[in-house]
Amino acid sequence: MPFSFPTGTARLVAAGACALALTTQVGCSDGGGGGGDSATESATRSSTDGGTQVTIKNFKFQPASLAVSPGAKVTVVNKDSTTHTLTASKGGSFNTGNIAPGKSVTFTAPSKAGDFPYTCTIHPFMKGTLTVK
Ligand SMILES: [Cu+2]
Repeated sequence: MPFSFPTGTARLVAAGACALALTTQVGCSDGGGGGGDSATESATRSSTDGGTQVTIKNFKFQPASLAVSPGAKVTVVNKDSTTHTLTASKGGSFNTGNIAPGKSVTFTAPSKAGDFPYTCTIHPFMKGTLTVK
């Protein structure tokens, strides 16, 4: 069957296109939502500086859920035109303070495992979760 080879090739090409789409955040099959270790997230992270980064854009934390190692450095980049903060909701274990538009602030994640919800103190409807594990 001559068609078996072209079919296999087409699948490989499609998989490659999918990987490209993921790196540009177009998305492929799933929307890249909650999964902690998806290819989307690792590709996004490695394209920055190897550290862990949260971007604030359009009054949203991206990603809204981030898993890090204990004591990891987390850089928060504000890409909005208004000031934001990234502040732990309970216990105040981390707080960037005000991040001016276009600026970034790095904080240190808690040293113990757990889920740490955070918010923006200026815009309390902005929410995210930092998971330390
Ligand atoms: Cu804000």
